[in-house]
Amino acid sequence: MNTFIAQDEQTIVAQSTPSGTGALAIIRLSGNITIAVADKFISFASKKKLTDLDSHTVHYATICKNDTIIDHVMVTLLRGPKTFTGQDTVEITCHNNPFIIEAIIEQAITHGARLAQEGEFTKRAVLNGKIDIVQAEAINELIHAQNKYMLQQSLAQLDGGFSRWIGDIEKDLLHCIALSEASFEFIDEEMEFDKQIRQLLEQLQLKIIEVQKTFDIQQQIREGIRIALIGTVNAGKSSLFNALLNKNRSIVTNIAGTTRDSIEAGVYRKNFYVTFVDTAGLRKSEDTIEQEGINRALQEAHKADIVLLVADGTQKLSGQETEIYSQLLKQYEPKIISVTTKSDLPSKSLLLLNNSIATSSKNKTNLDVLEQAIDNKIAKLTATLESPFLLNKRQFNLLSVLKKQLETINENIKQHIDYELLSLHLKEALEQLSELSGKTITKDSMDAIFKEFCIGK
Ligand SMILES: Nc1nc2c(ncn2[C@@H]2O[C@H](COP(=O)(O)OP(=O)(O)OP(=O)(O)O)[C@@H](O)[C@H]2O)c(=O)[nH]1
Ligand SMILES: [Mg+2]
Repeated sequence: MNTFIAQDEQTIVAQSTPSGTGALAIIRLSGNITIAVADKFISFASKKKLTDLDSHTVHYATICKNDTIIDHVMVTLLRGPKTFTGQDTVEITCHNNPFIIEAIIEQAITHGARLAQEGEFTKRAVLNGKIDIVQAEAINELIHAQNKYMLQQSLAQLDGGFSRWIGDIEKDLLHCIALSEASFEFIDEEMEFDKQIRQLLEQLQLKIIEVQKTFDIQQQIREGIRIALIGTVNAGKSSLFNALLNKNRSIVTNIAGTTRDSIEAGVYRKNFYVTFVDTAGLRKSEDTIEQEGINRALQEAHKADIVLLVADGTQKLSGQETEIYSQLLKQYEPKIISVTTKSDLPSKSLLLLNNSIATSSKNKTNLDVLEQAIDNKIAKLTATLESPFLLNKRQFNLLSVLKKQLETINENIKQHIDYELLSLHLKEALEQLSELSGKTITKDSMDAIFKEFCIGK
């Protein structure tokens, strides 16, 4: 049935809820002849057809295969254009069993639908002008948000905040073009707007820099915050890791070199998803497996947003250990919190780590102080996140090109303005902006964006 219908109007079907346990699942169908397709495999006790029913209504129905009931379901009928995709849409709420879901999707396909591709529902919403590309990207961010900050940002974006920002930049560019063309037109009448043009262009550049500023840190905490416990063997890293998580996740023994691999565990902390990483103790080792563990520990130190530099408070550091800690301090100072362990035992002074928090995993001493220090570090990381928008790589790259174009323009007009050339360059910048908002997005860029989505969205 789909054969002679344009790709973006064909009836598509997919499960829109995640696979896994739960009472109910939703299967969504969308396309120009969706209602006719659905009428072929959904039956109502009243013998009515969806075609006869009002839009935006919910109905009890059964779905059968060769007279055998697959499931009793609720069917939501939504006629376009007042739907997410803008097209006729039928949503089937069925019992959440993978065999039922598969059988219903199979019925839909038998009667003329095809399986949806990644993000195809959202792509249609964009093609039908229900949302713009920036809002579509925000939907994807929303689904995958790992913390409340990302959630708020993506909700704001969904609301069109970033699209409006792009709109404002567009207006400013158009204003510049108008001023430039007017200056060119009336060049003999000395109606010059040079000062205004220069000012506007400079402001534009600043606006872009402002939005781009927090991109790196946003990227960094997109996946949650990583906190690695790093230190020499037997320092008490695994004990501290377990104490912070409040469970016996890592093996603890008095044998030096107990932890051989990096071990991760995640917790929610103050609206953020935090991953603690226990690592192998650092020392010179001939053992190949241990050496690999140590390499991983060093990689973790590099990757982490926060490093807990852990040292045994009851031992004087050896020359080799002093070297290891100095090296780590030198390399990662800003993200380090230094911690000494075993404060329940008599301590030895540690000159290197003089600002360290003395903890005891055994007696749970000062763990609250350490947690506070962690929260302060997280707060510092997120304080820099004040940009109103959450940029993805595509948006960041396009903005970078735009910024570069404006830089070149500003450079060119420093001494003298060639209005014809200026208008031309401004129009190029405008094109770049259209790619960002999706107004003139290429098919390849569009496909790349929706590849990131899950099926059913
Ligand atoms: N008294 C006391 N002993 C502790 C404390 N924390 C750790 N220990 C002991 O120190 C030894 C080493 O602890 P681990 O937590 O395995 O140390 P680690 O740094 O993970 O060691 P590796 O994995 O070998 O690098 C064990 O015998 C622990 O019981 C503490 O707070 N107090
Ligand atoms: Mg360990």
